[in-house]
Amino acid sequence: MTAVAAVDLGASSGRVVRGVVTDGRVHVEEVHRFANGPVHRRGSLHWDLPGLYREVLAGLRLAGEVDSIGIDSWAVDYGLLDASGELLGDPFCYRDSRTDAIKPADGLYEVNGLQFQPFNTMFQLMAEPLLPQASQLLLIPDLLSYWLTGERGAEYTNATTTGLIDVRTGQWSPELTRDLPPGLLPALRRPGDPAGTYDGVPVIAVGSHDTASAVVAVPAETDRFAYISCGTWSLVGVELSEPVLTAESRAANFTNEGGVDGTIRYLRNVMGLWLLQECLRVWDTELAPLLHEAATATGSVFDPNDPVFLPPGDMPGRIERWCGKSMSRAEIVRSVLDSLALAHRDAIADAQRLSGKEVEIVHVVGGGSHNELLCQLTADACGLPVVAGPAEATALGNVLVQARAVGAAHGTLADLRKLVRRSQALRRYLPR
Ligand code: LFR
Repeated sequence: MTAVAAVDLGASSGRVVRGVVTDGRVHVEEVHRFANGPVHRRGSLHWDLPGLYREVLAGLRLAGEVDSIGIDSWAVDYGLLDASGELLGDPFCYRDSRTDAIKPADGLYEVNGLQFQPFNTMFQLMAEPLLPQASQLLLIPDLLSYWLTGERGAEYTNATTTGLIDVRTGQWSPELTRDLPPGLLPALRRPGDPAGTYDGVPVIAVGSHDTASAVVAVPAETDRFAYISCGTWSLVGVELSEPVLTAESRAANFTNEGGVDGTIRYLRNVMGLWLLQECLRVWDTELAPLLHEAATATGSVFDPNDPVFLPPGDMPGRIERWCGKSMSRAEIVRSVLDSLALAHRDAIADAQRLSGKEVEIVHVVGGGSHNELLCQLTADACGLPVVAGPAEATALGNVLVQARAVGAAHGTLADLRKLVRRSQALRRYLPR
C-alpha cells in the first residue's frame, strides 16, 4: 500500500487529502479543510500566502506518514522573491482590478496558444509594481513547494497559464520573456519530477495547475469525451495531442493549456459556480433549499462570461441588472444554472467544431458534479449523456501522478483513469 498527501488549494477552499493506491484502486480521505478567499489590502485584492502555508503544514501533520507530497492550486497567480529568497509583498489575486484595461498584443496566440484573460500572468506582470526588485517569480504551488523544500522550479502545466510558454516547444518563450529581468523564471519541471524533500519525504511535481490534475482524474472510458471541471470556474473542453492555433480558435477564446503527459487541455473558461458562491455570500444563506426551489423556478438567460461578473461584490444585483428585472433568489439561482448549462453547451460545440474532435459523452468533475440540477440541465442543453463525478477529481489527479512517480501506479492517462473508474461512485444523467 502506498499513501501520499495531496495539497489542493482552490480559490474558495483548500484541502489536504491522504490518498491511498492499492489493489488497482485509488481512494482519498480528506484530513484537513480550510477556507480561502481574496483579502482586501490597501485597496487591492491579495491572497494570504503565509496563512495558507500554515494550513498546508497543519494538513501535512494530519496526513500522517506518507510516501510523497504534491501540491496544486488555481493558476496564473505568483509570488516574487528578492535576491535573498524572501517573498516580496503579498501575492495579488487574479480578480484584482489592476489588469482591467489590458489589451493583448497581436501575434500572442500563435506563440502561447492561450485564450485572452486579463489576469494571465504576463498581463499581471505588466502592472506589477515590485517587478524591478524581484529576482525570481514562483507560481503559487511552486512557492509553497519552495517553502517546504527550499528548492525552486516552475511546474510545466501551471507555467503554461502564464502566457510565457511557447506552446509549440513547451519551453519558456525567448520572444515573450524578452522584457523580463533575466533569471526571473525558474527552470521548468514536469509532472512526476522530483521537487525536493520535506522532513525526509519526497515532494513530487504534479499537474500543479488544479485543472490539469482534475483532467487526469476524468473517469473516461473512450477518448471521445468532453470534460467540465466544475468549481469556482467551469473549465469546458477536450483533451488533444496538438494545439489548435487558428484565428477561429483565438476568436472563440479557446485556450491550449499544457496537460499531464504532454496533452493539450483545449478549453474555454466559463465563469462557473463563482456566480452562485458570490450570491450566497451576499445573501448569507445556504444553497440546498434554494436549489430545491430553483428546480421548478423560471430563470432568465444571461452571458455568464460578461467581465462584469469577474470581481467580488453584489452578484445578485449585477445579474438582475443584466437581465433587466428583479427576481426572487430561486429565480436568480435558476438563471445562473440555465445560463451555465447553455455556456457549457456552447463551449462543447465550439471545442468540437474548432478541433475536429467528436464527443459522445460529457464528464462533469469537481464540486459542481454534486449539483444535480446543473448536471441535468447540462445534459439537456448538450443533448449528450453526462457522467458526474468524482467531486474530488483534482485531489485524485494529484494523488495519481504522485503514485505513478513513486511506482504505485503505472501506465498512461487511460490506465490512471481506469483506477478512478473502478473506485469512485459516478452518476449518469441522460438528456431529456
Ligand atoms: C480553476 C483555475 C482555472 C484558471 C483559474 C484562474 O481553479 O485554475 O483553470 O483559469 O482558476 O487561475
